Amino acid sequence: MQPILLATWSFGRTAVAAGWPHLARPGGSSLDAVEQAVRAVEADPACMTVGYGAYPDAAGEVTLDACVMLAPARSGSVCFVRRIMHPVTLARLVMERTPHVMLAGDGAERFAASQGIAPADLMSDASRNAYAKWLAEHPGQGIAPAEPRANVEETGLPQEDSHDTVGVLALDAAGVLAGACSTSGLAFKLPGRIGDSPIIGHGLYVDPRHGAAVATGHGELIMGVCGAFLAVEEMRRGASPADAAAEVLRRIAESRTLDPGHQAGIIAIAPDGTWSSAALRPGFKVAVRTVGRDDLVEPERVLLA
Ligand code: SD4
Repeated sequence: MQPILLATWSFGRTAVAAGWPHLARPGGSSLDAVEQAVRAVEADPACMTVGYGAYPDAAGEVTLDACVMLAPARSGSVCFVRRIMHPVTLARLVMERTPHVMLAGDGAERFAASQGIAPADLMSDASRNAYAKWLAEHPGQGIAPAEPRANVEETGLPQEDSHDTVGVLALDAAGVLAGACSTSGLAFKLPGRIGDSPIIGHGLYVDPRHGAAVATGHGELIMGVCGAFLAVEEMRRGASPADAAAEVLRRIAESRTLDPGHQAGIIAIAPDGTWSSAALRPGFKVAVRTVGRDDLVEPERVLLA
């Protein structure tokens, strides 16, 4: 089997560069690859919506969500963690060292401490400055933020109301599929808000028999249709990855009235390595790494012009 590594958005290139050596080496593991890929983006303060240096919530705290998945009975997730530099690694530890799937908030951080993970301050100078600016401009802070704008992941500029997730899928030479994602969710979000990313079946789903999918974009849209699960379920019913990803977006579009700022993207991969991606609107990108290929591509299907 030819190994393949796929990641959401342009910063996915950072992810696939970091994950590839763990996939391409002899005996390389898709789980190690997705974890290392996500860690690289979590540690990068230039990426202001994942991990360290992310935009905080409306109360001025960075709160992070992440998950990993290998199979319906093998997944781990953390949400609302506020002092963990690498939530994806904590999610992997939940999968590997607890009988549970998901830990939240203080409990997740207590578990991290029990595993020897030291707490970290997740606010960078840039995130502190962005919060001070937002606070000055939003006298009604603490209320639910406005709807996000589409494709803020690609602007690279400090923005309000933004959302980002690094979502990574990998297939290793042994044919094992794995997925991981990590996010700070929505910039200046209502404190306590959790999106699709850490919820198994919404932001990520992996079934070794039928395929894997990861979702990104406006979590509330994706959660309405169990986006990642739906993509894999479509593949289980015989759809190609392209048709499966497009179906998720079609279901989102038929489920509500969309705002111009609404965006969602899906990457789907079948167990044979066939993969595709789709987005609600133009602007979504996918980083691809295979033997002999290192690329950033547009999604194959875009639902709305
Ligand atoms: C969320 N889906 O928390 C995430 C954000 C995201 O690209 O994916 N942004 O809603």
